[in-house]
Amino acid sequence: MSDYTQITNAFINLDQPTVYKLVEEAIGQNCDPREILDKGLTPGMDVIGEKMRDEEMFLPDVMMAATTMKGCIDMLKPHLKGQDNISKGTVVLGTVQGDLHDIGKNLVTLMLASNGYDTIDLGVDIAPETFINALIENNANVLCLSTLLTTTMPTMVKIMAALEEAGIRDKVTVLVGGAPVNQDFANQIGADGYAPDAASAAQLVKELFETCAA
Ligand code: B1M
Repeated sequence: MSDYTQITNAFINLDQPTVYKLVEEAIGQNCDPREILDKGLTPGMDVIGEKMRDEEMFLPDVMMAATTMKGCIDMLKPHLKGQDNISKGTVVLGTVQGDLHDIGKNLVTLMLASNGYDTIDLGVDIAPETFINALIENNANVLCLSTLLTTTMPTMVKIMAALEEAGIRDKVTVLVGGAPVNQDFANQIGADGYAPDAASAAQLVKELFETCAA
């Protein structure tokens, strides 16, 4: 399948059965699962976001879209998985306190797991101390923080401070992501990196572990 617009259109129309059917067909045709996500589903979600901003769509619609997206990710999951089952390191992830968005963060988790990393996904609305405890308990040295809301960006600053307070800042590499954050923000708060999407997050983590091992 080279044209994913049917999936995008059905997604925007909140036509869940058609989206599932088309995704199933695309999988059956051996389409690249990342293309199904990046060219079919994500552009649809972007339009939903615009409609939400312009008050043409409301929370129940957006929740419906989110459910469809999650259903599709579940369908794509087995096809995104890599062959490599040997753990290459442990990464703690979560969406910061005050933020309930988890679709992008789940994709980052999936992409890291597919690339052979152990992932401790704490979920959404995670307090700074929960991140700290998880890092210590799992002896993890990479932390991936996600937020989709501008109002919760300051929580990332609090997490950086909590890492310092716990005395583990120099042992943990912190990567940030999510629509409102960027490289400048990562620099400002003293994070070690920013990834615009799940694939780049996995690539960044890979480079980090390779640098540490060298
Ligand atoms: Co919300 N929401 N939402 N929402 N929602 C946005 C984010 C918004 C931009 C919509 C809009 O107004 N245009 C807006 C935020 C405005 C702002 O602050 N700048 C917004 C708002 C305002 C809200 C509420 C406040 C609405 C309300 O209640 N009035 C509310 C907040 C609730 C809360 O969190 N406390 C709310 C609620 C919801 C739903 C629950 C209905 C639902 C979330 C369901 C869920 O996640 N389980 C939802 C949705 C679905 C969206 C949009 C439409 C889509 C988000 C999404 O899943 N995108 C979104 C608009 C948009 O983004 N276009 C919107 C698909 C996903 C694959 O992309 O999450 O960006 P994304 O992840 C990407 C990258 O960002 C990156 O990789 C991923 C893919 O490769 N990435 C990382 C993400 N995390 C990373 C971490 C990393 C690296 C990369 O670590 C290193």
